[in-house]
Amino acid sequence: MTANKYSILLPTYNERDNLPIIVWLIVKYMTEANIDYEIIVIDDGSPDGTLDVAKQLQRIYEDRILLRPRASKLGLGTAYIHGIEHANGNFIIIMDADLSHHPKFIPKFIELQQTKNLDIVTGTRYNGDGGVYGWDFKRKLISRGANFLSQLLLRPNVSDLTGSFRLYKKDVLRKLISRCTSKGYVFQMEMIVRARQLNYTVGEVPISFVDRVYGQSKLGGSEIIQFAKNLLYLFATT
Ligand SMILES: Nc1nc2c(ncn2[C@@H]2O[C@H](COP(=O)(O)OP(=O)(O)OP(=O)(O)O)[C@@H](O)[C@H]2O)c(=O)[nH]1
Ligand SMILES: *[C@@H]1O[C@H](CO)[C@@H](O)[C@H](O)[C@H]1NC(C)=O
Ligand SMILES: *[C@@H]1O[C@H](CO)[C@@H](O)[C@H](O)[C@H]1NC(C)=O
Ligand SMILES: [Mg+2]
Repeated sequence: MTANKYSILLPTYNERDNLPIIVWLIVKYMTEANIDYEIIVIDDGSPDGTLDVAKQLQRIYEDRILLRPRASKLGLGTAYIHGIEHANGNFIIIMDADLSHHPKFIPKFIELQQTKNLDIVTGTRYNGDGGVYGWDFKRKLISRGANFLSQLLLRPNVSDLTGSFRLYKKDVLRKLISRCTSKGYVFQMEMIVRARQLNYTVGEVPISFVDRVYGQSKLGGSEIIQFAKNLLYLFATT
């Protein structure tokens, strides 16, 4: 395609069953589209042995996979920062490793970025053919509600604020992360809000989001309260 290189960050915590599949799919779609890439696995000391699985995958895919593990669960935000520090690409792709984000969309992100020279391309569940599969009513309601409330308060002109499947120019991502203060689900949202403030250009690609099949979901009441608090904080400070 071009001389660009894409670093795909895969933060993992207990993704032993998902990692081989997601890596296989990434390799398949990137190879088919003839895109230069690397996969950076940032495992935070998963007790289920995700890192051992990653090491086996490295034996198969060799230098397409970099392992940048950390000793303990230090959170998603710092996992991204850690990954970027080791990224050789000029573009960064961030996605979940639990198969909620399908690698088939990556070439679409890249194509949109290139046609408009965008700073950021974000997957959206709430526009065009986008959608969510496998969530129960409660979780859909929470996600929709969170997005609606955030749209109302922040008016970011991006349809999916809390999604985490995105492509960034590396220097843009670095700058954004250095300006973001929040953690958890609000982090993704703050990134887009700050991007708007800095006049970065953002494009959207509709994605289908599929709930995790393997492994346990961690969304609970405390996350929701945390989200609401942080949203209000962001509203008050931007
Ligand atoms: N390195 C690292 N990865 C993490 C951490 N927490 C979550 N992850 C990974 O980040 C991605 C997103 O986390 P998820 O647990 O899927 O979050 P979610 O999609 O909001 O919630 P569920 O899928 O419903 O559990 C997955 O690939 C996780 O394995 C962490 O503390 N450190
Ligand atoms: C909002 O997005 C639309 C479509 O992407 C764009 O045409 C418009 O200029 C944007 N408005 C602002 C205020 O950024
Ligand atoms: C972003 O664009 C607006 C309107 O054109 C301008 O007023 C503002 O100074 C710009 N902000 C930055 C950080 O460049
Ligand atoms: Mg998930």
